[in-house]
Amino acid sequence: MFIDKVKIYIKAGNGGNGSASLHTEKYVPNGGPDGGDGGKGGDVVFVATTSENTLNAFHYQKHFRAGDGENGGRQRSFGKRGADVVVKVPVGTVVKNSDGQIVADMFADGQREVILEGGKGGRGNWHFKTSRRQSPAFAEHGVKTQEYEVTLELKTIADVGLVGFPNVGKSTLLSVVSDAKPKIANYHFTTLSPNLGVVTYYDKTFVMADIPGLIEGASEGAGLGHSFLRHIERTRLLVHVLDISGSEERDPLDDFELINGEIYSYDEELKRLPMIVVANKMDMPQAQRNLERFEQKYGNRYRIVPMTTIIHEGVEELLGAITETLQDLPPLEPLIFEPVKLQKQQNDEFEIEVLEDDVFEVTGGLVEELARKVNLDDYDSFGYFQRVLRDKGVIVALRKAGAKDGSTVIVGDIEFEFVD
Ligand SMILES: Nc1nc2c(ncn2[C@@H]2O[C@H](COP(=O)(O)OP(=O)(O)OP(=O)(O)O)[C@@H](O)[C@H]2O)c(=O)[nH]1
Ligand SMILES: [Mg+2]
Repeated sequence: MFIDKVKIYIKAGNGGNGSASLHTEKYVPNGGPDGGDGGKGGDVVFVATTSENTLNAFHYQKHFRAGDGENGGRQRSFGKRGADVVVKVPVGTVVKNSDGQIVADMFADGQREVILEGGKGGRGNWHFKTSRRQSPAFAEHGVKTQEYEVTLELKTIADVGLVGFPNVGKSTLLSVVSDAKPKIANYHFTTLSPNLGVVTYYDKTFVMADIPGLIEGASEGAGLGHSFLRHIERTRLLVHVLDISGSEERDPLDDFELINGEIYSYDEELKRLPMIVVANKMDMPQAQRNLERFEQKYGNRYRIVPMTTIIHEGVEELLGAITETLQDLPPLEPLIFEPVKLQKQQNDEFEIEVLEDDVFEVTGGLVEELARKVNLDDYDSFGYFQRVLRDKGVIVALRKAGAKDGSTVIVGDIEFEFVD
């Protein structure tokens, strides 16, 4: 199993409610409001790590919820903050919202991104004390957070990507030049998920990725499918490995065209990547003859390195060619994107909709904000509510929309008669 694209569900913690406690003490009547604030909900934090290179863990766990903030208490005691939830993802994971927009690119080892922020805690009633309202019996509710669906897409990050038909020796090459120990066997599709290896060549190091073998139609999903082509999007250089001996009865010149065709029909942009050709299995019959044919046709366009990988022949020349090419290439960069916030910001916006004759509904962020105030049937509280409506321009807007004395106004769960 290799998962490199997965949907998960994340939720930040709810804010704790503010307390509406009124201070009581022996011999002290009407001690005044002393309700503490609710705690902030925990955040959803993503952290990129190199210790994972698949998204397989998300097959088993798809829900991540941060802790809720605790409610405020008496004597101005503040509610405890909710615990964050930390989601570890492999380096190279791109986080997208349900519209496919990029929320974050987890590009560098150790990178931390707060993907969802915990709900604000509600304020305790002592915040609402005014000279005319000595004992507010209401407090704010904490902000309730929503669950979001996000898609994680792993786009392996490596300097060099190995591409080619199955069984041509890509994994063998990776095992010979790097510290990686991929599975090697004499059949197709031995490699089922990308392997990464770190290559050290004199004072240079770079990362090489071995991608499962491609076949005709790969860009449309044939073989192990085009999903693997995603893993070469974020390389700086491609090394195209050929079985130059044609030991499986295919002509290596056809192989070369075919695989390139699949790569570029997956994404034309990939043409920007330089390509070095490894003519592998030089120890086999027909190899020399095919190499000459290949060089004749492509020699002036590609750097071609003949190799017998199993006996480490040609390694020095290949690593020289790779480091030389990489030297002149820009370093890998994170994706360039306009980050989209998953959460809508709390706002003061509102809209007025005329539902039917003389019935007006106010909707929008302001209403959600107001809905957090409890006890709206409480006299004090209703006064506060009306004042906010006036201060934020809702009353004027209602009047403009045609509301007059006696019209019905709906704000969230509340319905009242408009008084001009
Ligand atoms: N004769 C010869 N055989 C080689 C050479 N390099 C690799 N092989 C053999 O080719 C077979 C396939 O090698 P792998 O490295 O598993 O090939 P791969 O391209 O990773 O294959 P997939 O993972 O299936 O795409 C193995 O039996 C290797 O021993 C070589 O230079 N000469
Ligand atoms: Mg392999």
